[in-house]
Amino acid sequence: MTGAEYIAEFLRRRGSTNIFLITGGACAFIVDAIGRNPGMKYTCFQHEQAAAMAADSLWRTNKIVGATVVTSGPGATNLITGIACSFFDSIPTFHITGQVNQNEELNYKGAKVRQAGFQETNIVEMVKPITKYAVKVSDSKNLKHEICKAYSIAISGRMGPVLVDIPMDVQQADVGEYSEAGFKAVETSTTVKPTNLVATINEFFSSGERPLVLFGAGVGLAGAEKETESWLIDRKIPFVSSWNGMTYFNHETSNYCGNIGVYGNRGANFLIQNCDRLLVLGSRLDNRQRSGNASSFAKSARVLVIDIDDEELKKYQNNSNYEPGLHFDLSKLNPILVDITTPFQSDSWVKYWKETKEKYFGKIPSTIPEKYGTISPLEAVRKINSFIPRNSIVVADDGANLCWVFQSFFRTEQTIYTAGGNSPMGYAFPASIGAAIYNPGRRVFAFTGDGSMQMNIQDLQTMKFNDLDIKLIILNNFGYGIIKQFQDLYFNGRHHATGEGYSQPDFGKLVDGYGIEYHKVENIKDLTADLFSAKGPAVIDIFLHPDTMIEPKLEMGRSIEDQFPYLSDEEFNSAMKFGFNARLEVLRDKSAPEV
Ligand SMILES: Cc1ncc(C[n+]2csc(CCOP(=O)(O)OP(=O)(O)O)c2C)c(N)n1
Ligand SMILES: [Mg+2]
Repeated sequence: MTGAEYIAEFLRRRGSTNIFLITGGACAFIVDAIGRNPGMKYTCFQHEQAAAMAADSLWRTNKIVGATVVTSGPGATNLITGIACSFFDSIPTFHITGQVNQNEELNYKGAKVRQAGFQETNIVEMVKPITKYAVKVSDSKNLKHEICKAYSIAISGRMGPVLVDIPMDVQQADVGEYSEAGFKAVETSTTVKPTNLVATINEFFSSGERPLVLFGAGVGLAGAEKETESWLIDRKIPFVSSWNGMTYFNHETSNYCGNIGVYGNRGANFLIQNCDRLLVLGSRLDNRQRSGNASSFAKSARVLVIDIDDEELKKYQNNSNYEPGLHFDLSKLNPILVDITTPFQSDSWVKYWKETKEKYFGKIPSTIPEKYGTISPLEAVRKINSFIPRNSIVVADDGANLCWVFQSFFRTEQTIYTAGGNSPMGYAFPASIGAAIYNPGRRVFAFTGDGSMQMNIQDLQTMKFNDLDIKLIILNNFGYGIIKQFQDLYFNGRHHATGEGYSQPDFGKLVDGYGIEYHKVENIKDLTADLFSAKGPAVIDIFLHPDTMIEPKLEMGRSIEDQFPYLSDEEFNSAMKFGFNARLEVLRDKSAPEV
């Protein structure tokens, strides 16, 4: 078989049977081999960025490694934003780039020129910082080994994207019979043994009385989500989650108290700031969780972090309230959960976390829409949440619209996700295309903003041509809402490049041009179940007031319990019953004379 045929067959055997691609001269042999392989299909995207984001979706929805095939030069560089999404969120993806024939390439004649072959680009060096492995296969004898190796790396340990760059001559070369020598999951070597883990956790909780668990995406990526959820329910331990963790358990669970962070739930943030023992399972505690003022996070607690990546654990070395982190692979957690002693909880803590949940969980402040009588995006998301099946797939984008979805969506069995770490405008729609292609039996709902909608708008054609069952919902505030809110705070309300200078087309006419159904919703009563009941592609454009804000939201410098809109001192102080009261500190700072 040829190198190109080998790639097609290898991916078929891994279950990556629909390849997301845009063809070109340098990858045409691979595309042709995919087309000829009876077990394979392909989907033509309109932009490689969209193909990479769609591929990123597949592990999140199906635990399948999404694969792209693109051409050299611009095809390859267009993948970069999508690859970064997978890298930061530890999602395995497999990217194949065609490369120019080696007899035309850069160093062939020994000259250090910028480019020799047409569309020649050194994609491998470009993507090294955002892939787990990137390699160019220069010798066809190494092709099988490199494909197997790259794939193994993608799905092992802390997972992530890989890229294999394949010159046209290698694609055409005879590589012999099909074989998978070298394909095996690479054993992750983590330093903490299961018995030590149990002992450390037991010791950690033994001296506290206000325990809390943070459920991170790492639990789900390790496949430990079901047992962890059951363990938390059985042991009645209150828990909160990161945004990427939210898709892995049922939010009806009585001891789930909300998602945390800068745009997180107020009550969940209060729990973080009032607990005395915080166990962090598979979350890297980035700034959207801990805030820019990271040292104020969980200030009244000892914090114990478990992570598969020991580099992540080094981040906490200088925080005195953190225990030495545990370098452990959570895929080994299930059998040892039973050995962890149920942490003691004082009566006052149990009363506190139940009351805090009651007060703030699922409560949706939306002051601007109330003031103007316009649609509250939180209410719109809640309504849509109630219309759609429990096994739906829900993808959120970036900016304010992302915050609104994650603040108000109540997950039972749905898969809900976003590109949490990279958060590019325009992620949700192509990601939903990937999800819809691999899940014909599930309904797919993508939320986006008017600005983000314009970043991958070209792939309306992919949705239409493939007749995908996607409802693309625009939370349309006629501008870059999240940045406007930032400008209101820091630039005296000057809306440069967000309201001023920003423009949008008539989405109705545009969507119509693609032959796709379009609904405009200007009043919440017109947001009805029938808009979502019929299968097939549609765009639902929900008009919001341009000043609609993200609420609650943390302002810079504050710690996560003190979000805008600000609570009265009375409510705030009573919510900070056990914790260090940072608001008093901020006030003290402000009243201090300037130096
Ligand atoms: C590719 C990319 N460019 C720029 C940004 C910075 N950015 C974050 S949110 C945002 C505005 C998004 O506008 P819209 O989709 O309308 O979202 P809204 O905040 O209004 O809901 C911008 C420019 C980004 N995240 N990604
Ligand atoms: Mg907007």
